[in-house]
Amino acid sequence: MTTMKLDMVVVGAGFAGIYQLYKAREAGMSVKALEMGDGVGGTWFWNRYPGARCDVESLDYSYSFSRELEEEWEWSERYAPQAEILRYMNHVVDRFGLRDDILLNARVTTAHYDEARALWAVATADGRTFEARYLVMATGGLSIPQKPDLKGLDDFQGRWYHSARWPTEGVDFTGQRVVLIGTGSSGVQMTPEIAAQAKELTVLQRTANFSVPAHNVPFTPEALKAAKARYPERRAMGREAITGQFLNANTKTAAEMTDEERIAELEYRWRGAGGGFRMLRTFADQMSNLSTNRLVAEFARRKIREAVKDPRKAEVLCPKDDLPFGTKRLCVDSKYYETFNLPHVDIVDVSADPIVEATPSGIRTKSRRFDCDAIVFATGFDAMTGALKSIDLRGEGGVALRDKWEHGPTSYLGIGIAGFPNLFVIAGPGSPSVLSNMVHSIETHVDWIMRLIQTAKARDARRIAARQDAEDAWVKRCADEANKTLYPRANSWYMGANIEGKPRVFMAFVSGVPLYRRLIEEVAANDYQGFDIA
Ligand code: N01
Repeated sequence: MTTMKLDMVVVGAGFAGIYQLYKAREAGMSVKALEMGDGVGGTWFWNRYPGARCDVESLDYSYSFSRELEEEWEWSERYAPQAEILRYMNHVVDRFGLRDDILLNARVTTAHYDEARALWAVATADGRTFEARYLVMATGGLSIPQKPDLKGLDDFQGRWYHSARWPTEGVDFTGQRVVLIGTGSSGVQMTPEIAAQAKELTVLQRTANFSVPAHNVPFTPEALKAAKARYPERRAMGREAITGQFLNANTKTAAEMTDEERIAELEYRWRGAGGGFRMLRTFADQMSNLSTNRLVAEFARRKIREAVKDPRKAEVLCPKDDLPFGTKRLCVDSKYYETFNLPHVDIVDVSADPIVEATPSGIRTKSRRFDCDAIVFATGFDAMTGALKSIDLRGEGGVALRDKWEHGPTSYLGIGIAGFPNLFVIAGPGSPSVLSNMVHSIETHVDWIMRLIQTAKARDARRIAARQDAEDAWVKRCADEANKTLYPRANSWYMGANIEGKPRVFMAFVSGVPLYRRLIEEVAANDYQGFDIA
């Protein structure tokens, strides 16, 4: 098979890969996006579990690069369901004529940097090979599912599923006894949907996390029209918001408010005004001041106790005091807690009574058995580094990224990696990424990377390399920023804590999209300080 020679290889065809492909094509580059799935969409291709929807509002969780696209696409609900987002992404691919440059079923297995020629040599699992000056990793933060290595699962007589590898044809749980493991966003979204079908649903919970109501509603044609008329303003406000999505943040600390004002603010955010992540912006200091955070946590626990009638179930569902509100990624739900009022739905605390094995008839914890017809794993991902480390990526001197990142991910600006010239990561570790509206962060990164590449081109340079000292300083900056907050206190996937043996490092840039953008713009204005361009 002959090697395809290109200007750029993009790995992945989710939101990041599609936009990178679009921009590279616009710049006249020869480019292919290599996608391991047999369709485009990335996370929205794989996560088809019942109830899957985006918890960032659809008007924000969508591309902003084309005003026409914004105008013509009609979102049906405030929070779009998975199938609609997937349709949108396919629409974008066709509308901008990108499909021919996306190769499906192309799982990248190796990518080696050829120092002499300043090129990347890339190979896929099925033996296709490519050579490109630039390699852009649009591999997503949550693309490698993690499932507990459960002894006995092969002998289980029923069927089992993982939220992130859901059968395309769907699953009918009617009349079944289902055990669901995991109470992160996926488990929380699935619970009401499975409960509506199943004869019995038992949710096994290791750690109670906070979930807030989405208040999802369908758009009326009038509401959508009005929102679109103000789209540029909405986008501009999003850009200036800490998460890249306008959430009407309160600028006052809890100490600056009276008790009545605090309660009013909490209620306002919980009850309406869009719901969801607005709860993370109730007080200016809630992610840095433990006593302020406790006000929010205690309020949320009170809401759980109000929603769940059975006090035993309510107590199991209440997050413990050692988990500050929002330090594990907040879940956003539609009737999650209320679902536990149904007599056939139960929640079981497996923190002190851990799951031991699967048996032919179900799941066994240390002290109990749960017979079932189906097991559903909503057990998450090897987040942020999993996809990058799954590829045999080798930079200068043959150094493997897996080795370089043995003690946690390092990067310069979350974009370049020292020792890996001409390689760029989109919305990866070291950038606001998973703490932000991903589509916004993706567009920011792709636009910035393309300007850097154009600068190199104008200078006839063939190598863009992040410097080690710049990377070291950035890694320290990210850690310092994180340590000013409560985030590192939680055993979250942000910290790598959900994977046994994974280094505990807070992996995102925590201080928000506007500051981050300012910093990367300063770097660009300073002749891409920290990058060698030659
Ligand atoms: O995964 P998670 P997820 N025994 O890692 C439990 C995004 N997302 O797929 O907390 C028992 O959050 C684990 O327990 P613990 C979003 O960014 C977005 O739900 O580790 N339990 C936890 O309860 C989200 O944060 C949307 O103690 C085990 C759960 O499984 C991210 O994806 C929707 C276990 C895993 O929760 C991941 O969410 C869905 C074991 N051996 C997801 N192993 C949107 O709406 C794990 N658990 C955009």
